[in-house]
Amino acid sequence: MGNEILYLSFLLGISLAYSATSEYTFYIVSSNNTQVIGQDNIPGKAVEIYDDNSDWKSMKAIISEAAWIWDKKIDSHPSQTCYFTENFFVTGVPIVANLTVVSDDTFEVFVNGIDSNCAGTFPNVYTCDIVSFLIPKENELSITAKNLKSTPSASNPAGLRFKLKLIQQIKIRDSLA
Ligand SMILES: [Ca+2]
Repeated sequence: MGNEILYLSFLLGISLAYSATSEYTFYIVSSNNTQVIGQDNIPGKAVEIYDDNSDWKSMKAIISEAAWIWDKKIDSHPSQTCYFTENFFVTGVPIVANLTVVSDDTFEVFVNGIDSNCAGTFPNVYTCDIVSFLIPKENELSITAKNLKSTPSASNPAGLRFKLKLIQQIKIRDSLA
């Protein structure tokens, strides 16, 4: 339809098309839809855990709507590494991609396989700008999270919580002049 209108405007020798851009915002949050490869090395869905952990309460407000996730829901986790991934499409021009993350105990963020230099340790909450790593097709956000050793017999919670805010400019042709 759009091409037909352009062709018609060419034939008539007038400019009919009016183009504009619009901004679209969406969020990706850690949830039980996040993919994870955990200690058993089998890919699957993450599980939501521990929202009542007292050490984690302050981070709930900072990263709203996201859930604490890990590969399993158990009281005390071993020292282990989990690989979390989210896939999403970029269809416009990304102008904001802010990723807010906290991990018990550490995390590193990779975007499309590239180290984004976004990393941190518990209990700090980090916000990283990853917009320069995005590509105009399917993107993969990967977070490597580690639960470190605790003292013997102490409980050792493990969790990751994140939220990506993505704003894209998308071209629209919404009217004729
Ligand atoms: Ca821990």
